[in-house]
Amino acid sequence: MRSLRLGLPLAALFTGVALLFTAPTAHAADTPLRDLAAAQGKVIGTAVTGSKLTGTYGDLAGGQFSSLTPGNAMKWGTVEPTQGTFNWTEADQIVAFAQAHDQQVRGHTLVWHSQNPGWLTNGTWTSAQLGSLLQNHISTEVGRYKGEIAAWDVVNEPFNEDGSYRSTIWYNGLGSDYIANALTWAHAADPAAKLYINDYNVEGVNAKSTALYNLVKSLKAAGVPIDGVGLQAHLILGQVPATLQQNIQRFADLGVDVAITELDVRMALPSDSTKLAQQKADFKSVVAACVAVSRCVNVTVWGFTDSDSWVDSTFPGYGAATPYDANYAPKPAYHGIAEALGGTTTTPPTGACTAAYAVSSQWNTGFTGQVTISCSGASLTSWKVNWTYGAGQQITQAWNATCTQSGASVSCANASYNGTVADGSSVTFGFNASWTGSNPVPTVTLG
Ligand code: G2I
Repeated sequence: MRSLRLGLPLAALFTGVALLFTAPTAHAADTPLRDLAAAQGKVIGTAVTGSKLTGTYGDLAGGQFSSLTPGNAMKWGTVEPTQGTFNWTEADQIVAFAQAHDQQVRGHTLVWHSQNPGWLTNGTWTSAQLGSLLQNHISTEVGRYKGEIAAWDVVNEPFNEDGSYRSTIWYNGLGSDYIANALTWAHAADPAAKLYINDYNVEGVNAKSTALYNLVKSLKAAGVPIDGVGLQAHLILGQVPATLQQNIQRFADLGVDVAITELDVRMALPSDSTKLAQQKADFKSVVAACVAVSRCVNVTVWGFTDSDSWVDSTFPGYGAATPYDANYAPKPAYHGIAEALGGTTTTPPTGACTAAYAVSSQWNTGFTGQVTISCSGASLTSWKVNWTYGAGQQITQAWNATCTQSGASVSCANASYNGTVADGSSVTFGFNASWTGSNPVPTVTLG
C-alpha cells in the first residue's frame, strides 16, 4: 500500500491541484459572491421579488449579487394589465434598489408567450395591429428604462424542444420575423442595452440549442442587433449537461455573449446531505463552465432562497432548488458557486477524517489523480469517496481503491487491504482518467 501525504511543494508543481476540506471557515467571513465574481470578470445575479427587498432578503440580494433580474415585475402582464394603464411600481423599485447597491439589472422579458395581459391574448388582432402593439410595448418599456438596463431578455422561449418555432401569439401572427423586429425595436429604444434571446433546455448541445445557434448566426449575418444568448438552466439534480461548456463556447464563437440566466437545481424532497452535496457539485460545474469561457458574462440564479422559488409550486414534490435555504442559511450549493468563482470556502468535514483530491500529472488526453484520506482525532475502518466530474472526465483505471463511474458521478471505495485509516494517518489511492477541453478539480465528499 502506498501511503503518501500530498505536501505543498508537490501540490505547487501542478495547476489544478486543490487541497480541500481543511478547517471549516466561518460563513460570515466568506467573501461575497459578487466580489469573487468580479475577480473573475463575471457578474453574478439573482432573480428577485420587489416586495421582499428588505431585511435579510434585501441584505443578501444587495450584498451577494452584482445583478438583479425582476422575476415577474417587467413582464407585459405586470406592467400593462389593462391596455394603456401601466404599473411600473415593482419594476421601478427593483431598478432603484439595484442602483443603490451598484448592481446591473437584466430586463426580463419583452416578448413571451406567457404572462401576457388578458386584453392582449383575448383580443382579435390583424397582423399589422399585433406588430404595432408589440413595437409600442417594446418602445415604451425599453424607453422607460433607457440607460438603466444592462441587458434585456428581448425574446423569451421562442423554440420547441425539436428546434421548431413555438406556436405563440407572436409566431402565429407575425411569423418568425417577430424576433428580428423585436430586437431592432429594442435597439432603437436603448442602443446601449445588450439584447438577448433566452430559452430553457438549451444548456447542452441538442436540437433546441442548435436551432437557437442557427437563429443567432442568421441574425448576425443579417445585421440584426443581437448581443447575447441566455441559457436559463432550470436543471434537475445530477443532470448538468456534459456539453454545457462546449455549448457556451460555440455561441461565444459566433460573436455573442452568453449568460446563465435562471439557474436552479431542483431535487425530490426532502433534501438530505447526499442530495445537497450533489447540488453543490451541480451549481459548481455550471458556474465553472461559465468561468471557463470569457464571453460568458453573467450567472444568475432564479431566486437565491428556497423561500422564493417557482419550483415548489410548479413541480409538486420537488424543491430546495436554490443556494440558500428558506431561513437564508447558505447551503452547500452556495459554497459550490463560491468555489467555482475561486473562493476558498470549505464544507464542514465528515467527522475528523477528510479527503483531498489532486491532479498529480496531466497530458494532452489524460491525467493521473490521487485522493488522500486523512484522519485526525478520528479513524475509519472503511471508506468511500464520491465526486462528480464537471467537464466530461472519465476514469480509466484505479489502484488502491475500487472506482466506478456512472455518467459524471464517480464513487471509489477502499480495497480489501486499506479500509482502515487510523487516527493521525492517511491512505492514498490513485487513478488515471481522460479529459478534453478542461479538467476542473471536483469537490470530493467522504462517505
Ligand atoms: O417558470 C420559470 C421561469 C421560466 N423562464 C422564464 C421565467 O420568467 C419564468 O419565471 C417564472 C416566475 O419565477 C414565476 O414566479 O414565471 C412564472 C410564470 O410562468 C412565475 O409564476 C407566476 C405564477 O404563475 C403566478 O400565479 C403568480 O401570480 O408568478 C406570479 C407572481 O408571483
